[in-house]
Amino acid sequence: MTTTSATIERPAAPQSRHRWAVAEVEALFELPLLDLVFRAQQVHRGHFDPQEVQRSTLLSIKTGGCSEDCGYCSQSARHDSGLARQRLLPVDEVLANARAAKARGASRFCMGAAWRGPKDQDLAPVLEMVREVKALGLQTCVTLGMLKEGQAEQLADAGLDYYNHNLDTAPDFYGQVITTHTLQDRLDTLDKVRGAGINVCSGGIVGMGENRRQRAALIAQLANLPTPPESVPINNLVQVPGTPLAGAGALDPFEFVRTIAAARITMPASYVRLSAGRGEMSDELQALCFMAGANSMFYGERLLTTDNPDADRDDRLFARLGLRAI
Ligand code: SAM
Ligand code: DTB
Ligand code: SF4
Repeated sequence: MTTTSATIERPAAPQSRHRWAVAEVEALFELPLLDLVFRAQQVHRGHFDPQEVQRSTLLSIKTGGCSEDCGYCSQSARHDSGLARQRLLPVDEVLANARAAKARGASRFCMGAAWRGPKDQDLAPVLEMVREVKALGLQTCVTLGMLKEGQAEQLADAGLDYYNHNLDTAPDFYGQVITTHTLQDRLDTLDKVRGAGINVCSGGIVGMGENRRQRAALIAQLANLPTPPESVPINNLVQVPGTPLAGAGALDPFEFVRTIAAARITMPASYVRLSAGRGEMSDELQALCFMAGANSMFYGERLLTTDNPDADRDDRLFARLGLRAI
């Protein structure tokens, strides 16, 4: 097209990102497993060094007694999981754990609290934790539930690197798992986190009785966020006795691999984290997850309230696979 002198030259419109239809993500899930993993590995190699895996260590800084009714969670006051409650830990104890995590080889320290959301008086000690953990030379992450106006900015001012807040499952399955808050509440908090300039960590859980289309819908939802999360934890349900989801039929492990691959293909530049559930996975299954594009994991014997593989076992796995921790 020619331009006349009367035509005003406009800057090129920003390139619009592909919006993933649920059916399109479901079609990825339908591929033969090896084709899907091959595609995911190609995307992975276009964006990352395939030998590098990021390692985050978790600490529960406030445990149990949560007002929410998330059907998978050991920490809800509404479920009888027998978990001992623990008030907010003192900063010193958190720092001792962070130092140990750093010495063990984690690059990020994630602090989780069993809150619907923090009260303003709860936030002040957490801000101190963030400042001090960061001063140790670790990246910082917190997961505190829903944020109120202004709280994300306070966390950003304290130097917080990541906020974890999962979309957890498909929009049409959410109400079957959680009734005390809505998916829209979660999206509103993610908006606040983004708005404050904090990196977003958001993913979900599979193995809760959702179907394949719903797993695809979770992935599409994450990939279609205005900016995809920098970090995408994919959790396999850890069944905790006493929670409503204890006894859910176990997911075919290859379906978990497919979920990782779909996350990798739809969010090529994000770190996809092989998250809860590793304790029940063989080394071979974990290797297949890395092949499918997972490049992050939780490292250290404990998740929040349940077990994770020993760091020694993970170190041996990294050595056997030729992986490097970053
Ligand atoms: N209360 C905050 C919240 O809900 O955002 C932070 C802590 S909550 C335990 C963080 C995430 O852990 C949940 O969103 C969920 O994805 C994951 N999670 C909790 N219990 C789990 C379980 N039994 N198996 C797998 N993932 C789980
Ligand atoms: C995430 O997606 N998984 C982590 C972290 N973010 C906070 C928590 C997993 C919890 C597993 C069950 C437990 O240990 O209580
Ligand atoms: Fe509370 Fe978070 Fe557990 Fe839900 S997932 S019950 S909000 S601690």
